[in-house]
Amino acid sequence: MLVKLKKFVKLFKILLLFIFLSFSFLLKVSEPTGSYFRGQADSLDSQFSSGCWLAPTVPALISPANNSFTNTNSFIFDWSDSTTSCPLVSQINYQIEIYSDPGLGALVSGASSLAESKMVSPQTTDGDYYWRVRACDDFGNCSDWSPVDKFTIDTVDPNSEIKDLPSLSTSPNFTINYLAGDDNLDYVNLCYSWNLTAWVCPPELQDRSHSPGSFSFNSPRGDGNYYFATIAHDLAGNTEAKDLSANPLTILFFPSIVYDFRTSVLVHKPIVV
Ligand SMILES: [Ca+2]
Ligand SMILES: [Ca+2]
Repeated sequence: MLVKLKKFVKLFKILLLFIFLSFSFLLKVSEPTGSYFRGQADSLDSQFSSGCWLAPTVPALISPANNSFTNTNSFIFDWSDSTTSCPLVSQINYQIEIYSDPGLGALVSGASSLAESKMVSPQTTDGDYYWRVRACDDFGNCSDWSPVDKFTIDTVDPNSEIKDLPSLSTSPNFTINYLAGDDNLDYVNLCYSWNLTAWVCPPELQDRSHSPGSFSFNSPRGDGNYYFATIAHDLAGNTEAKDLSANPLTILFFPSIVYDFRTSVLVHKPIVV
């Protein structure tokens, strides 16, 4: 009987010690790193489980950059890797949302449980888009959403045309007007060929006043036949396709003054080279 009593007391002490250890393990522990974790012990079957309640860091959006333009609908969304201060986390996943309005009311596309901090873009149409990302750990703790970035898909080439170009000018300085069309027009370049020599599109003849716009041309090669064309560029990097050599828009005669012996007067005459 005494032996049984001693065994019972011994078992009771072990049970008390186990309960004490279990209770201590349930307490929240603060690590020097600032991380928090918890554990739970089941004293009946000795099964232990543990987890984290501190969310991963908020991802930083990388690409496409905020307010950027792209001329393809096939690109990579990229954001920074999130980190966690909880050593028990084995996997951080990411969730992405893409909207067509700044108020985030019209969800265009989204994905979750992304193991990598990047994603191939969905095949969306041209337009303005707004996107954000958040990170979640395998305990279900999610970070706040990242700040929202905007990007624009524009796959359409811009267009432009010269308007009302005079056929003849007796002054080396004149104005060339143009019209251009595009949702995201950047600039229009005036290109010219002098007497059908190689076409040039000088940077000083780039205009951002948009449609309608104009160029001030000063006949840099002197007298001759000038051929003109405009090439439009948009903010997404699209360039107006125009075969300059095959499509001269207008021949502008900039005449020299010669003396006509038959009539004894000064007359204007185009230079022929
Ligand atoms: Ca990344
Ligand atoms: Ca465009």
